[in-house]
Amino acid sequence: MSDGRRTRTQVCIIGSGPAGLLLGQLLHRAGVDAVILERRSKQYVLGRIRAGVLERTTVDLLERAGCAGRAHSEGLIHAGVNLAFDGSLHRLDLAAGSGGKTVLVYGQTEVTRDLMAAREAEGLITHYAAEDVEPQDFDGARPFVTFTEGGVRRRIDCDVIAGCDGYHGVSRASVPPDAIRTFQRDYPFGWMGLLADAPPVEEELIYAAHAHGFALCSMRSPTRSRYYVQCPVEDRVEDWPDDRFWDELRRRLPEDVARRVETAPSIEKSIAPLRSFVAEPLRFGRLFLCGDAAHIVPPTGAKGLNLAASDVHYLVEALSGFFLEGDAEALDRYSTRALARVWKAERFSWWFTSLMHRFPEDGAFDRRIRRAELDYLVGSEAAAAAFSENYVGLPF
Ligand code: FAS
Ligand code: PHB
Repeated sequence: MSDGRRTRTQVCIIGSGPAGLLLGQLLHRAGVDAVILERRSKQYVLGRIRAGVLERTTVDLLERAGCAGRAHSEGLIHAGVNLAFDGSLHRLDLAAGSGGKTVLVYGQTEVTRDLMAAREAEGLITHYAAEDVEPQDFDGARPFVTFTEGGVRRRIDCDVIAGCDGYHGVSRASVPPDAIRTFQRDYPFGWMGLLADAPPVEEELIYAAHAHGFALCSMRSPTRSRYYVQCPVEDRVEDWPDDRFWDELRRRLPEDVARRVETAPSIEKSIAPLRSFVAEPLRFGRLFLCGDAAHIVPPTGAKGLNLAASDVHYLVEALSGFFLEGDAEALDRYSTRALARVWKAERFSWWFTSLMHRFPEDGAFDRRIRRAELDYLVGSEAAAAAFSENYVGLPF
């Protein structure tokens, strides 16, 4: 580029979501150079309301990236979650079931904000509004990425391309179809989410199973709540005025909880489809898929963001081995190691989604089986411990 912009880096990262930003930060700390190309504006990326629960391993990675300060000062430590069904609330003690582990309630938006601030403070390069990004020649040893910025077609040469561009990104779409296998399950419902400046109804999260459908009571702070209700997959946000949402949420909660729900005008509403998805493998020559570009989980198990961090952990190890120790075989290990943890999180997310939601084809037998599973889960220390160790996050 004639204007003095960078034309070369070691790792070209596509996508400035949690995966791309965390990868960029940890590579920098390891002494590996990386440039990020992001399709959207910084404001657009920060405007997306998504995950809310961080596993300990994710917080550890933020600490390694030098970005955990606000998460520790503003995040909420949770040692339990509640299940609600048949009019009652049942607390599952996460810490007791996982040898003392807890989760941190801290919004993905804030994680993204902290990672962006750290990247800017260290003068690291992110090209926002990078259009028509194309990963090229990644089946050889000299890959490069082209993109359009300000109407000018540009090129960055690199040694490795990290596809951190989410489910709808260009990276996975650039892989030859015969080189990749995908596994997918689409659920016959979505989640209608609402954010409001109202105190959370309960100190810890509530996952509610009800004849009318699933509901989740979460939060972002002691004064900001995040709620979800299961909705038909074809619903649109305009089908859900605030009053309808609050009525449906309260209908799906135990009466004593419903009475305590404090409402306020929504400051954000969105509908997310639910799917389970995994691509295999995660490496294609010098192109590596990471985060939602590689897999999707239904948000019931609060695993999406945490799996992105998990992939970054394994990818940083592989790239550090390659760039700093000349260990080309380190690149070979990424896919197998990352996928082993991905599939365990896919299983838990699928199981918890299947347990807590109403399916159109449900019959009387299905409802009895779900009730028996819930009774077993809240009545057995072994079952609760199995839930807890998955919910707080399995070790790397
Ligand atoms: P992301 O999708 O966050 O980031 C990918 C980035 O790549 C985006 O900024 C995108 O603009 C950019 N990009 C895409 N194509 C590009 C291209 N061609 N060129 C350049 N850049 C490109 N997880 C939970 O745990 N709990 C939840 O409640 C939850 N709710 C969700 C709701 C929705 C609507 C969605 C879509 C996801 C939700 N998730 C949730 C999962 C979510 O948190 C993801 O797991 C997390 O964002 C993964 O981070 P990334 O892999 O970085 O992908
Ligand atoms: C959220 O707070 O957005 C959230 C929490 C737990 C989940 C899903 C979403 O399982």
